[in-house]
Amino acid sequence: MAFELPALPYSTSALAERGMCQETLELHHGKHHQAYVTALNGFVEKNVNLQGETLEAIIKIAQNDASMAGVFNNAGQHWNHIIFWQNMSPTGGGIPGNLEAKIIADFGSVAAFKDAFKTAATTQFGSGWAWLVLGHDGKLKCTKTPNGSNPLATGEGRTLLGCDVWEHSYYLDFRNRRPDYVTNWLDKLANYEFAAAQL
Ligand code: MN3
Repeated sequence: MAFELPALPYSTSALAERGMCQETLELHHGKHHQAYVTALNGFVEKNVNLQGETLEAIIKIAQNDASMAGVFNNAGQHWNHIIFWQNMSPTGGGIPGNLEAKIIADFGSVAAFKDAFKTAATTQFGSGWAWLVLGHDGKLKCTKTPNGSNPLATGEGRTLLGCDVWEHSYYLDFRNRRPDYVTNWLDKLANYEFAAAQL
């Protein structure tokens, strides 16, 4: 059973008024994410050890094997983007009470959480991701990973939110201004309802 590109949970124009234009979503979902899925299926076709395995299992199998870097990168990016589309909403930006209380308990304030997330996102040199995870100590934390990696691979905890900071995520809307993209993402796009449901 081949992996498939999931449908977006909103139209490609649904986020335009909130800072992510239709062309960005068409290219990012229809071309970039599709390319990861196609490449992953190509690797699975040629490797019987991967056939019948879940996406999560493939990431674990490939993550510490240099000869499987291509598998890891494409499987990781498929996993990351599945979350990313769910991590945005045309009504994003509002933080539900239970998540807000947890954020205040662990970061001190919502502003401090956003600062920590922005720091992770803007200090990831080159391509990668910023994350809000629930760590194994029961506390929320902001982390970053390069390229196609993610908290599943690093074992840092449960993923609540992931923000793509590859340039293809923001170049049409924000050009080179990654900090502005991340600020807008946290304030207007992030689906905190989804994040709260992972708690
Ligand atoms: Mn991407």
